[in-house]
Amino acid sequence: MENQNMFRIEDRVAKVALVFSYVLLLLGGLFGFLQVLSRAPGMPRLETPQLYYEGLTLHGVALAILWTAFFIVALAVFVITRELKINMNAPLLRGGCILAVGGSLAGAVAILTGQATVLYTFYPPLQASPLFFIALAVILIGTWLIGAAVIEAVWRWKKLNPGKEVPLATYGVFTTIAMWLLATPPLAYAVIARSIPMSIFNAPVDVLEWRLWFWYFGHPLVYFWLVPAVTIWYTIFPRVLGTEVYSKTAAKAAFMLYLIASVPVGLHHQFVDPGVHPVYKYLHTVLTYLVAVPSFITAFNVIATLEKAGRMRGGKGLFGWITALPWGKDPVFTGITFAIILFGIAGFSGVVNASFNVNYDVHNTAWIVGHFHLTVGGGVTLTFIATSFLLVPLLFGRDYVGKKFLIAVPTLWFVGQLIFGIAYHIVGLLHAPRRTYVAEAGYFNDPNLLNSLHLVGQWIPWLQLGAIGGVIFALGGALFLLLTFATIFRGPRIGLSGGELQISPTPGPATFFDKLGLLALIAIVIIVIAYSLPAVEIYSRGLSPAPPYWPS
Ligand code: HAS
Ligand code: CU
Repeated sequence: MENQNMFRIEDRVAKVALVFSYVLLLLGGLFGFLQVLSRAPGMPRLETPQLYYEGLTLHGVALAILWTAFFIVALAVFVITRELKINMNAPLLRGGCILAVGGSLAGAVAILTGQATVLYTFYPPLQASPLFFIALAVILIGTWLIGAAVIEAVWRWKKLNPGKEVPLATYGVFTTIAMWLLATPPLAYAVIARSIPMSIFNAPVDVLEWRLWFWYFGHPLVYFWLVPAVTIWYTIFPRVLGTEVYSKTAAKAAFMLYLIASVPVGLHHQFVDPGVHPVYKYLHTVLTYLVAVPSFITAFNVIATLEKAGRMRGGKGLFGWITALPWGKDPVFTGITFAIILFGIAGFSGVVNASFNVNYDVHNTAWIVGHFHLTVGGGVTLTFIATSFLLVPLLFGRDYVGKKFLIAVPTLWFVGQLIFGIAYHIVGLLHAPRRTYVAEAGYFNDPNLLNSLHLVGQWIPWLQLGAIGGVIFALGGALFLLLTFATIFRGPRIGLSGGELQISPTPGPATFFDKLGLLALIAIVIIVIAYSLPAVEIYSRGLSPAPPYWPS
């Protein structure tokens, strides 16, 4: 109980962020369900073309940008307070939360009223109403306040505990927030200095300049989602299995690499963009391979941890440890393991994307949609869902409702994502486009055209299979949200946990990895090298602003 009183404000912020994240998951998930069916020929057409693009925008913004971010805020606040046992700066936290929630609601209104059909990447020349871009700026400022509260708390703790190692979970949270703070300033510049004037005065905007700064942000954004999931794989996951991560040092090395290498790679989203020198694109390809290294380290570390846990349970021989794990019994273990497997598959399609020349074959196809559903929708979201089974009771003091159904949630999510992910990767190789209402396209409704475009006909079964996968994991999501909202509002009270939260391995003395300021500095130096070159190229050539285009 005493912890609850000590962290009253922090817990309230974490609870608001968590509930809001679930509302966003519901909203974004609903449109996902509608569009996966609608865009598959021969499946129920549940959306008009206009609603498809509005819904796709909401789907991306609500899920990719906001569901993840709000869940991460809740996790960060909970981990920092419990692990470091210190309070966080209340005005920063509260102010940040109000701005982020308020901005998100305003942005959602803009999208739902058709004033911002610009997809989750919102780059020009697509025009939206000022409400949308101002909402984005407000959200960014809110996240900076929350980020400042996290950094300040970790810094204060380090001062109070000289010579002590930062605990692993806090280290992961710090890496996440530091990446966000490094990644967002140029985006804020592009939104405030370019998009807001564009939306108010119809001012022309240079598309390439904007895209450069969007992808400067857009890549670390994906690691901002991944690193908290990896933090859970290194801390909560081994605890669920009654052990600790196999190698704490390798875990910290992975976080360090994520921190220093996740920003200077954004050009791998712009391989097909004209006006950026190929040498810079090659540089970003090489750095992208560097940022895949911590994920390989993670693969090794997580599997070694699983082997340790399996052998502790009496598993023998080369594979006996696998069958000794609590398969099908523990929803947290099952969910996180499934998440890791989905991420493993998507990691390999990521390495394909990163290869400068191979990328031309998959860019802007459904392959990319398969890739990012298995990463952020599979690896990250399923980890967050499984962690909710522990976090919700701890924060709300209520026992989960319908415990015997919980195992169905990760199972449906895994099977559905697997089917969807494989189908979309394959249909992408057949060059089905992403972000297109294909079922309404002329070629599907004209048999002569369909016959002459031989690849297009082959899309149909894969799009239909993708729709089946989408419906299966939508069911898993619906069950999760039903049980979770029932728990939050009606679950049997179990009292709040007053005990310590021991999720990280026992910290030892400080090491090189604890020089957080130095690591942030190294990250900044690499970013400057990787981005000054294309920036100088673009600015020295001179900008060529183009008029915005209002999608309708
Ligand atoms: Fe990515 C596009 C490259 C990781 C998310 N990515 C996207 C987009 C999103 C996204 C949202 O280079 C679309 C953006 C848009 O709207 O246009 N990505 C990579 C690479 C990696 C990678 C090299 N992506 C992620 C993660 C994401 C994410 C993580 C979210 C959380 N991605 C790209 C590129 C593009 C791209 C290009 C642009 C493409 C284009 O043309 O537009 C890597 O860092 C991945 C490394 C991971 C591994 C896996 C290690 C395995 C583990 C599991 C162990 C378990 C095992 C058991 C072994 C190397 C940790 C499983 C067993 C199996 C069955 C395998
Ligand atoms: Cu990327």
